[in-house]
Amino acid sequence: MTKGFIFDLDGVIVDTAKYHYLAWKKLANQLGFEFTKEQNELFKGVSRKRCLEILLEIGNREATQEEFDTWMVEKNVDYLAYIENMDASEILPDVPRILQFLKEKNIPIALGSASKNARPILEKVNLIHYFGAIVDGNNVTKAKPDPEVFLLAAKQLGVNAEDCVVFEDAVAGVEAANAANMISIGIGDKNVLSEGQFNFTDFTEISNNFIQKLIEG
Ligand code: B16
Ligand code: MG
Repeated sequence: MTKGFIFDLDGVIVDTAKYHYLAWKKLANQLGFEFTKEQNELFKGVSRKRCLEILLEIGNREATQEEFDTWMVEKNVDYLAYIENMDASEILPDVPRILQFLKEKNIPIALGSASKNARPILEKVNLIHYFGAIVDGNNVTKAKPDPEVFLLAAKQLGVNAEDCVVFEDAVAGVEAANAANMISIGIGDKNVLSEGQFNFTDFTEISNNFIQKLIEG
């Protein structure tokens, strides 16, 4: 039985967290309060709607439904302006090496992201051709830590969930992978992502030999 490899986007393939931060900070400032980089950590892997709910809790702000919807759109317009000029130079180190290794072994690859902007980002950084399936915020009804996004990705790849490997930088994402009965690999701070079955700071620490062992299962 073939293995499938599923990649999260933000924090795994590219560092778009910095652009999300700038856009949320702009909105917070406009609403009259500060939003720090530390607080932005809470937003990793979290849906846009949930991010705005948390932001309003931070600022102790109420919102009508109309305001809420307007601010969601405003934040995304600003975010899109920030990512407009993204290119391959923003791909995180050694991600192309791992994708290329998997491709050469004919291993199916999927994206499993909370972002509704995943496709244009993969196009801008010129990696979209590696992905046999793209499951993102437009395709799921339940956010991570629910396993829906990864289970749908496995289904689209035609691979059993238990034969999938997931790379994630968010706690909620690692939990989602574990809930899907997949092999979870935390990318980032080992102490934060301690629920991952394996942990690496980034892909430069992951050898082709390690990937080969995962493929052989
Ligand atoms: P969008 P991931 C997530 O991406 C980000 O980590 C999170 O900060 C963001 O709010 C979410 O996507 C939604 O993004 O506003 O573009 O739909 O890590 O799941 O790839
Ligand atoms: Mg992420």
